[in-house]
Parts: sequence; structure tokens; C-alpha cells
Amino acid sequence: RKPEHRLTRLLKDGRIDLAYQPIVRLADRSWVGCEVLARWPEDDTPTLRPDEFVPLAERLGVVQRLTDLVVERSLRELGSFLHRRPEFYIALNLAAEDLTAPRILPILREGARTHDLQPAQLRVEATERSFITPQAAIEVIRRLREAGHMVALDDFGTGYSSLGLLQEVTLDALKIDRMFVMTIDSPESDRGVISHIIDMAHSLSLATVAEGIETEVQCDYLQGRGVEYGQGYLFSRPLSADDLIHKFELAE
Ligand code: G
Ligand code: G
Ligand code: MN
Ligand code: NA
Repeated sequence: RKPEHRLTRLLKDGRIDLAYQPIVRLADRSWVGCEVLARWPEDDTPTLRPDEFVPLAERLGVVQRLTDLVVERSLRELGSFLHRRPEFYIALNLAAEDLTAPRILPILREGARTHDLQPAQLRVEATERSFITPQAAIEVIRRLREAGHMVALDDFGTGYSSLGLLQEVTLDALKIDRMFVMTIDSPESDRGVISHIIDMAHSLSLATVAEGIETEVQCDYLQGRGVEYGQGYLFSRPLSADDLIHKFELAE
């Protein structure tokens, strides 16, 4: 069957799996939160990767349904853990559609209320590409922050409107894309871009989260440059909810 039919069916049945990748404080590698990552269910073969089915959901106009499922399922799996750990947050990826109208606000408000969470425990990540209707997106982000949620700009540096955008919208954090983190292992001369991205984040007083950290060299460089948080295989792969909770509690 065609991918679009299979995806429509899964979303209808609410069958999207989730993986959680820890986000660590680089200074001590403690887990401060995790990113929620949608996964095609393993028993529905052949599986599609998220970079295949998320854009497909967007094309089909059903990505808000995906977002709803991801919010609902992540809170079902981690809600009571989050309630017990008010310092720990989850970071949800939003699609462009989610930023065109305020409907994400009641969804997060209701989720926080049901599980008795602090709004700051529910973060969102928006990519530069998701600002398709910039004024609407800026307004949704303003209201998310007003409600106490944190907002991170994902894939920072890979878009084309970074600077203009950053002047118009107030954010909490920038996620430095893996593509720049990869350059850290190459010669000094290739580190110019990541160095500027870090400078820019600091000049805007935003927290920085570096993605895709795989080596100690990358980690050392980022820490030396004042990047506070990171995510990547060096610390942990994306985990199931049970593994995340178990490993978090073991590390305490
Ligand atoms: O999980 P990683 O494996 O490969 O994710 C691939 C891409 O899919 C990333 O850009 C990530 O932001 C995106 N993605 C993963 N889960 C979700 C989700 O729940 N919603 C949206 N909109 N994007 C997601
Ligand atoms: O939202 P976003 O585009 O940033 O999604 C993060 C993606 O990067 C996920 O697909 C995740 O599985 C992947 N990823 C996370 N850490 C690493 C890493 O250290 N190395 C590589 N190659 N991919 C990673
Ligand atoms: Mn992300
Ligand atoms: Na990213």
C-alpha cells in the first residue's frame, strides 16, 4: 500500500510510537529534559523514517493530528514521571501548521492541567522553516511563552531568515544543528560558522542546546565556548519511555 494510505490509517488509529532523547547539561552531563521524537510503529512494515513521514503528514494536511497524538502519548507515557520531577522537561517538535493558529495552546494547557505539570515542563521546538505565516507564528510563540512554556528555535543556522526572525520573535533557546556540530572535528578553519552561531546566541542571551554531539572533542569545544546544553549519541540515543525513566532514576 502507498505510504500516504498507511500514514492516514496509523494517524486515524492513533498508532505512532515515540522515542525520547535526553538533553544534558554539558557541565555535569545530568539530564535536564528530553526531546520527543515520533517513530513509525515497528510492527507496521516497511517502516518509514520521521524525515519521510513528517513531511508527508504536512503535505497531506494531517500534521496537526500527528502533533495531537505526540502530545497525548508523551504525556500518557511520561506524565507521572514529569509530575514527580518538576525540573525535568519534554521538548515537542511543532510543525508549520501548528504555528498558523493558536490551537496548540489549549492542547498544552490541558495536558499540563491533567498531569499537574509546570508549563515550563512543556517546551516546544519550532524550525525556521515553520514560519510560513510569520505574523501568525510570532503571535502563537508569544502566547506560548506568556503561558509559561519555553520555545526553542530548532535546526538553527540551516534556514535563511535567521537574523530577521530573531529580531522579531522572543525565544528561550537556540538548538545548534548537528550539521555545525559535525564541523568541530575538522580543521580550525572550518569552525567559523559554529563559532558565529554561538556568539549570536550569547549576544541574544538565549540558552544554547547543541545537537548531534558524538565525540568528546565536540563536547569539549562546545563547553569551552559556553554552550550549556547538548544532545547526541555521546550521551544517549533516543530511548523508550521506560528506559528513559529507569536510566534517569539510576543516575540519581
Ligand atoms: O528523530 P529523528 O530521527 O530522525 O527526526 C527526524 C526529523 O523529524 C527531525 O527533524 C525531527 O525534528 C522531526 N520530528 C521527529 N518527531 C517529530 C514530531 O513529533 N513532530 C514533528 N513535526 N517533527 C518531528
Ligand atoms: O528535531 P531534529 O531535527 O533535531 O531531530 C533530531 C534528530 O537527530 C533525531 O532524528 C535523532 O535521532 C538524531 N540524532 C540525535 N543525536 C544524534 C547524533 O548524535 N548523531 C546523529 N547522527 N544523529 C542524531
Ligand atoms: Mn527537534
Ligand atoms: Na534539530
